[in-house]
Amino acid sequence: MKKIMTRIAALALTAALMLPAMSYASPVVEEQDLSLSADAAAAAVTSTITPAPQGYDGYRNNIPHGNVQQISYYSTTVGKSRNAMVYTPPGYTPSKTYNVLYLLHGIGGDQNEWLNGMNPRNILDNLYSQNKLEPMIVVFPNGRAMADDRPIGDIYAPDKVAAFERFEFDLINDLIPYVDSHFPVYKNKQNRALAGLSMGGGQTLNFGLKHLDKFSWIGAFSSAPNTKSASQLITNPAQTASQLKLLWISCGASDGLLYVSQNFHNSLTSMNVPHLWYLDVGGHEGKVWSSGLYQFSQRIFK
Ligand code: FER
Repeated sequence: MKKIMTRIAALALTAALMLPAMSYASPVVEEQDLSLSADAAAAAVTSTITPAPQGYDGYRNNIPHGNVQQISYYSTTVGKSRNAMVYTPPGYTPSKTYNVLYLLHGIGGDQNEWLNGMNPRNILDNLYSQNKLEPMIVVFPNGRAMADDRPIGDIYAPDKVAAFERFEFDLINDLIPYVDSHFPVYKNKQNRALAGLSMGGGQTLNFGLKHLDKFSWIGAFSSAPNTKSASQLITNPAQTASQLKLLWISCGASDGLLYVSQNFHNSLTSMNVPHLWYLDVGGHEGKVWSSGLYQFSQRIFK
């Protein structure tokens, strides 16, 4: 069954790559891996992940819209106040209680990268208007935990790369406590998700799988080489599997960093850790990350 689906997927990919002008609307290669155990694998259904429809990330006039605000929180990790952006959904009111998605940027980005480049406001507003999302606020941090956290100069410099690693402690010890105490949010792992693109995808896997007491929903889009190996991050696969509600791994089929996601997916499969694997159409680029958010956001907090 799986082999057949993989064959079909490969054909779909070939077709999609041969028709670049149409590729966005073409069938997207996908594979759903639910191989928790031999029994579960036997019962697993390989279902289709439907690609995002045309216009899914475009602005619609006739629907309610969410809002974006900047927050400033004190980081004990960095020793100064740091900024993050927060999206609150249409109809947001402090009299309700919300889930929280932390959404991380890439190596050249900051807290505005998603908002400026990937249309998350439109994607989420449109999904809310179709009743496809559980109510959530989305926090866009700056994942470069250092005094000057701007993406200036050599963005690959060792001190900047180290700051992406240090952000684990800012997120866990500083930002999450700030959000939990300043917004009307649920403070449980079942109500907290972590996702990110590229460098942020690596952070998501590195931090999320280490802190399964904090996050039940994990989404890694086009993860960068900062991603630790699955065997480093997962020492007890059955325990990891039991603590996760969703582990999502996606990447563009023509991304030069595809090997990172592909290796991670392969390891998860051999460790029998259930996850969704989505091989999208595209390279290391915004449309894959918008698509990742569209798919991931609809599957969390449910
Ligand atoms: C690398 C290649 C790419 C790397 C990071 C990236 C730390 C990140 C890319 C991105 O965030 O878009 O070797 O090493």
